[in-house]
Amino acid sequence: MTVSTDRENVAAVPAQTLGASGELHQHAQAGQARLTTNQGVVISDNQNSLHGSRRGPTLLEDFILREKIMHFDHERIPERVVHARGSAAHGYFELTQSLAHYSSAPIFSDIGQKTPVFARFSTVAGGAGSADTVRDAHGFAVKFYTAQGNWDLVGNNIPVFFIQDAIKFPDLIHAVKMEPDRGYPQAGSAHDTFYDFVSNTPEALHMLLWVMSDRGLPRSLRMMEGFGVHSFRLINAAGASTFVKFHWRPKAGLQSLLWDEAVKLAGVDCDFHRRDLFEAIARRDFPQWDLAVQLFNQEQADTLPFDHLDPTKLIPEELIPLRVIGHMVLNRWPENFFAETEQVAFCPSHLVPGMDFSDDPLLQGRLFSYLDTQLSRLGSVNSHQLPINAPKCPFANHQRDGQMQMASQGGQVAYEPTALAPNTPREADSGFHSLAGAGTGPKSRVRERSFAEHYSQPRQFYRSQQRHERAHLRAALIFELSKIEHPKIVATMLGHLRHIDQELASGVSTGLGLTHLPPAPTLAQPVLDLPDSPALRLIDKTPPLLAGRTIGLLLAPGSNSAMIAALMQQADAAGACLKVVARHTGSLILDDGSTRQVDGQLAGTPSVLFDAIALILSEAEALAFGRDDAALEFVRDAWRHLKAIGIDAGAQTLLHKAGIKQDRGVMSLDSPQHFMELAKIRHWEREGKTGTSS
Ligand code: HDE
Repeated sequence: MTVSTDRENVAAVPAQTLGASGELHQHAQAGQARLTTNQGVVISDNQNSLHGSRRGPTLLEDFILREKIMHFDHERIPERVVHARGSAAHGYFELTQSLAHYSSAPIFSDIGQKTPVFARFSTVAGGAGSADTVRDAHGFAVKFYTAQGNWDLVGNNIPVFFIQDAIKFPDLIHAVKMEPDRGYPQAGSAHDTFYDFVSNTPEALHMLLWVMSDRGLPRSLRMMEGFGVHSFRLINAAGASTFVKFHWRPKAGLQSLLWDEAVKLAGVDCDFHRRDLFEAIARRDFPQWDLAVQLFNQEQADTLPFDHLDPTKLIPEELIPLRVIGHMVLNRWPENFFAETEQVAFCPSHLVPGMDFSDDPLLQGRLFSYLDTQLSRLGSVNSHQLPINAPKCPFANHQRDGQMQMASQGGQVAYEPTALAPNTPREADSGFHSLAGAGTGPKSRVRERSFAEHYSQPRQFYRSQQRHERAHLRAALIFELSKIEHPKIVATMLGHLRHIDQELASGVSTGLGLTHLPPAPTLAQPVLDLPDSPALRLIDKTPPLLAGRTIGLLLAPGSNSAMIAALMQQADAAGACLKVVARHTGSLILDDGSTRQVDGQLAGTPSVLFDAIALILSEAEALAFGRDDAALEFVRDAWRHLKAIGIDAGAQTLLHKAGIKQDRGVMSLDSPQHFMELAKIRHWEREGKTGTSS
């Protein structure tokens, strides 16, 4: 598959003339768009400002210059205080299984109905210009433009959160963001203030383990799971409530990067995830997820060994299974990144009739925060009128005016009740009804005792991982804690890890070179040995799929065209994308005289960008590549990152020069089909021999 974008269709350049000083002017011809000011005045010269004399000062009178510069000066709006770095796409959600029994909302009962959506994926800690592949939790926010109003499911790729109560959020974020005196680290949690906070906030340990696991390093935004995190409620036509947790499951399969890949990718292509999403949509390989729900009632909730209103806990699938109810397809890249991805304003309080909130104290705080932050980010109470935020169903009320009011709302009456204007908007029974809650007790700032246990689910998470995943998690914690300057923070962290798992604590402590483990903190409640939950793993859940993955094909002049064609055919059949890498940009002449376009120049296109590599080279070219560091690293990194390497007879020489030994994942391209099979998986048997984990 190849990617084609509008950039290839560059239209004919308008007529050009040279100005008095040799500057180029492009003039609109009949039928071509003319440049104007914001007042619609056509501009005759966009290359020179108005000067008092030929070499004299610029005149204040130049309204064209002033308008242009003034607008430019204000182009940036405050980035999101968290989740600043994000990429988004349009698409639709289609319901395949009705929940009419549980909810009166048509989005949960109209099977086959396609509801437009806009989904934005993000990292949390870094600024808008930070690298995509840093270790972090990832936002997974979806706006459903339903016919009953907008529903925003504003979740993450991790099913639990760091804190139990909204009042702790500013502390958490201040701790993880750049330290205020030194202004670093950017987009990284490996620093004192974050671990100072976490080590004094044991409720954060569960999510910490998820972020330190491979979930913190998604291979692609298309290969992440998503979670609504909190319990919500579905309300049926009779007014009965059922708790619901939402899960997104990627159809491309869950997959992560290795740490060494992520580190290198941040340097080679800091837009790796954004580019991947854009290119997948451009080649019509549309990212898709199943939407699944966990449904449960209060009686079931009462049997769980933890409180489902505590957002630091998840409900294992083994206890309450997932029901797939529909799928989301993302099939359109935004036309303008700023207008859509930057200005989209998600808000967890955007629900539709047939749903309601739970009393999760973190969720309750979020219901306030998002509209408030948008006021400072987008600058107006009318940001809901921006096209990306406006519902696609009619909306009408008596809110008026405010900065950047887009509508000219006519009529005498801007209130109700009124007898003057019978056709102005009024409340309707079919509207949103909040579930009648149980009465409230005395006011308190007390945290419920059912929220007091913090180690059982982290233990369950760690012990449920398979061998390689546990090793990655330990390696991540060793990396992070090795950056901490204050030994007492490390000691407190290790004490917590002892409560989670002895192997984890001693593995991390040994990795840090410590001779003994510090004492574990006093427990508020005993730690439970919950049964392993295989659903919490990642590697086992990565399906053997090439669809949506990319194979890097290293070629040189004279490479075997028949073998390339066979490989391309197999890749196409598997839904994989093939990119040609060569010593130079441009094109190559192959052994049969045909030409082949090059997608990437070798030094700028290392193998970290691919899921598998194939080398089709004459022996002479392979020998020449054997003297080229970029080629040697191309092969060595692919091997180190456990990727399949396909070779023809000539390429053997390069492999030999790179010091790579033949194993199950290194194979001849004589059978491209066999290569494709083995390219679907990472070759974990190499791990440990490669230095990629502890
Ligand atoms: Fe957010 N969060 N958050 N958050 N959050 C924001 O809203 C906040 C929380 C999440 O792509 C902000 O418009 C508080 C949990 C996502 O635009 C802000 C609390 C979860 C996004 C905010 C939380 C999230 C945000 C920043 C604790 C997972 C990006 C800009 C009470 C379930 C949405 C903005 C996008 C964004 C506040 C906790 C997910 C400041 C106060 C838990 C995916 O309002």
